[in-house]
Amino acid sequence: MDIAHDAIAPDAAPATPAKPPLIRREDYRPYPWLVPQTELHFALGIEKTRIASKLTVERNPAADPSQELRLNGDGLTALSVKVDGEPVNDWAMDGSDLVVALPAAAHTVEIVTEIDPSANTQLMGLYASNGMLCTQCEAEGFRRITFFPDRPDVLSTFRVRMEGPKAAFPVLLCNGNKTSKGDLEGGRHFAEWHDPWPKPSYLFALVAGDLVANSAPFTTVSGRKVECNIWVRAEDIARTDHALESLHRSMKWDEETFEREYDLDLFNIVAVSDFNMGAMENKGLNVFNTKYVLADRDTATDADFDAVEGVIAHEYFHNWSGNRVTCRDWFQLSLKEGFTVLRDQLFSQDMRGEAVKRIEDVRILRAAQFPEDAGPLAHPIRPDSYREISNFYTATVYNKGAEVIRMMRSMAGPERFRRGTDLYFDRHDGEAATCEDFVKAIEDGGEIDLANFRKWYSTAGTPVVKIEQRGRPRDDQAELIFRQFLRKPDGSEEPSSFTIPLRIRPYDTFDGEWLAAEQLVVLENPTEVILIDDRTGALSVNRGFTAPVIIERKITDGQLAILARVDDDPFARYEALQELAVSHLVAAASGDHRADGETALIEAFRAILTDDALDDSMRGELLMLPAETYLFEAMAVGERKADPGAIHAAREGLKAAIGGALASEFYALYDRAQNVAHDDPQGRGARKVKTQVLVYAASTDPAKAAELAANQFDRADNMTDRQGALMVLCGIEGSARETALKAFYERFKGNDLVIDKWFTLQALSLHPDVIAQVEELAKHSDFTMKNPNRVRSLYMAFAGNPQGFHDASGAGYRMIADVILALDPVNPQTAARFVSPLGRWRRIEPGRAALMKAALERIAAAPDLSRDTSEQVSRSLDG
Ligand code: B3K
Ligand code: ZN
Repeated sequence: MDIAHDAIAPDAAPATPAKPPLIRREDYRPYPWLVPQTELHFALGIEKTRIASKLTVERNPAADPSQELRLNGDGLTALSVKVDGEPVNDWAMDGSDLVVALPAAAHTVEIVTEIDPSANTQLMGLYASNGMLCTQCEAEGFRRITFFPDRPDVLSTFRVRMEGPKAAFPVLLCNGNKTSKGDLEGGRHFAEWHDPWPKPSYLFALVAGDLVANSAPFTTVSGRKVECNIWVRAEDIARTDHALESLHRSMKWDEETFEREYDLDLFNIVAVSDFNMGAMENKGLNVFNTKYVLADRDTATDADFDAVEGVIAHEYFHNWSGNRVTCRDWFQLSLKEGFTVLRDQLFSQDMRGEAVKRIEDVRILRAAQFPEDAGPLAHPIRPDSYREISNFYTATVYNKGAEVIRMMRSMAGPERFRRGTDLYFDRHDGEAATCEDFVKAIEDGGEIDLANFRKWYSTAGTPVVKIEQRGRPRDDQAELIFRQFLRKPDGSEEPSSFTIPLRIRPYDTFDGEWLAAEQLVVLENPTEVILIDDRTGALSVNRGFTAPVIIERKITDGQLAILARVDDDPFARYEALQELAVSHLVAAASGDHRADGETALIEAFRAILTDDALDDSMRGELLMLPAETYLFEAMAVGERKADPGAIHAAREGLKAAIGGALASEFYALYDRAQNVAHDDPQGRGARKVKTQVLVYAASTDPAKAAELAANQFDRADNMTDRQGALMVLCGIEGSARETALKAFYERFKGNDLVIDKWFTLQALSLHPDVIAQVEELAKHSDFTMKNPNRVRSLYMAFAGNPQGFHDASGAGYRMIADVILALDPVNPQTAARFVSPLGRWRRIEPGRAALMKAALERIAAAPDLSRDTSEQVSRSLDG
């Protein structure tokens, strides 16, 4: 029990602070004014930047008329306000909005503001990072720079003049094209930019700093030359080739796959080290977290290379899905994010292979989105209300949003889906659109009926599909019965009627043959029955993960083991193994250790280790056991709660059983993989399985694992091998761990991204003292709460470490609560992201649940919580 909290007597309890207002989707009204032109003059300085804005406004014929212009601000004071060139006094502040009376049909409004970028620790608006200035405006950061209708449906054409000291800011970048530049007196210089494409304020960006570029032109399909630059600090330039090549590949892919051509002569990407998320798609000037730009073999893993490619693609694809067609309001966020995630997933599938990428994406969905959808922060992909929009950049809006659009593609087929997206871009180019506009375009262009399908947009929760096979006497067909429902938080089940496309194929486990071709079954009703061959022993179902649902069915371990071995859909093979492992682990965690289940799993793993037809990239995926967060969901069904301690023990026990029974197969694989050269086409897969072998070895024979890992670490000529070895060493007590950690730190100190890994590997480790180790690391001279990457590298990793975070003492929960309280005043957006792991308390066994709830209550009782954190904490407690 937390002492400070306990000490407050009930009558002394502070009054609950008023909740920030609820914004509702149904309250949307068009803005009364159009803003065709925006001019901005920036006099730049790290501690003082002055912004003079000039907006041309005219009445919006499509909106209710208004005699006043309401401009959003956040922490701003207007130094002067002019209307039609004359200073005016009839303006007022209403909260943080500036309201000015405007009598006529068209005016110009000029406002001067002044801000201190160096004091902006929230990293929203204009802020300083490493001596440079940069911006982040999505969703509502522009209002921290100047007063403006800061909403995505107000599109304006921007002209910007930037001025500043040339020595500090030799490079001055903004959206669009540079129209002029020159030197000024006193060591100052300027640049002028014009973006011909009308855009909402959230896509505005500016960067000023001492940067160098890696540049290479791209020639578009129509023959236009686009100058592409990756801007970084001079010392990072050698690590930018992969980003530049990824950009070119993305540009080409979008032309070939969606017929989308780039529309400016310049595409700039800037890497900054202080950034709240991955990257931002500002028109013509993407701003990126360094983590998604910099990569070379010595400092980045294969997974890091993939992440750079994926995020570069994602932001580039936003140029059409997000910028050319933007969102009417923030409730429509999935319109651009779900669609763009789908586009980046399809791109990465084409670049790296469909099955492995699909497995990676489904793993993320299950580990992050399924728990979100089953907890207090659940919301539809198009939410109905919010208090702080930053809290809705979620796995649901992004990843489930992508799955929902993928389902439409599966039902229409890729060609008709393309006709739908063509129609969408044609219809809405230059507009701020809605999710409904998107569905309608797919419906019209793809010629499919999506009336019932729209439920996916308005309903939260992951549907469960129960499948039962029932033989029919004197018939060679069997009934396949599908029942779909949503599980409520109290464990009750409510029938549902989502449109659910499932690719299925029946297999005769007795004779070992497929009984029919693959077919797409589309469910629309709570119960549906189809007929299949009654020799079906095992149904291969939801192949390719055509629908983001949970499948529940009676199937024997033996049948699953067969599918895991023979399924002709590689994704379905993975699924069969996961299903086998989940059912075994949930039973084991509930006290029912089934020896036959373990044997089936061992045999399935033996087949994976020895199947020569598998490539190692796929083998590496198949060897990964389900994530513990996903096992919590599978365990917390009905009255039963998840027991993190029991799940962890069961999962570790299974790893040891598999590793022990198949030691010689694992080591043979290791020996083979060790001899594959780095640049061999099989090199990536080989690196992946090597680390997997070490993971299993660590559960079985820690001394041998430590020896192999130390050897791999010392000999590594790339970060993938080095990090894999260090990850395993971090979990094993002994001197090899300390030696390797020290060597790694000494070699890479000063390289922030690699030092982030050093923090993460320790915070994620299976070491029994991980809590104390994380406490020590927080005191390290390289640790700071000011840099989001560093905070996440230590604490997000720790919150994702089931053993440490869910320690039965509650120390892990208290640590994360302390982090939230310390970070909230500095960077509320990042602080609020730490709430959701604590919010899962309702699905966890009572002892831990009470400790998690107490941690949330302690946060809730703190004075002056940000809107971000207070919304997440109160939803987590009430929801
Ligand atoms: N659109 C941005 C996310 C902005 C998040 C603001 N809190 C990056 C992306 O999804 O591409
Ligand atoms: Zn995005």
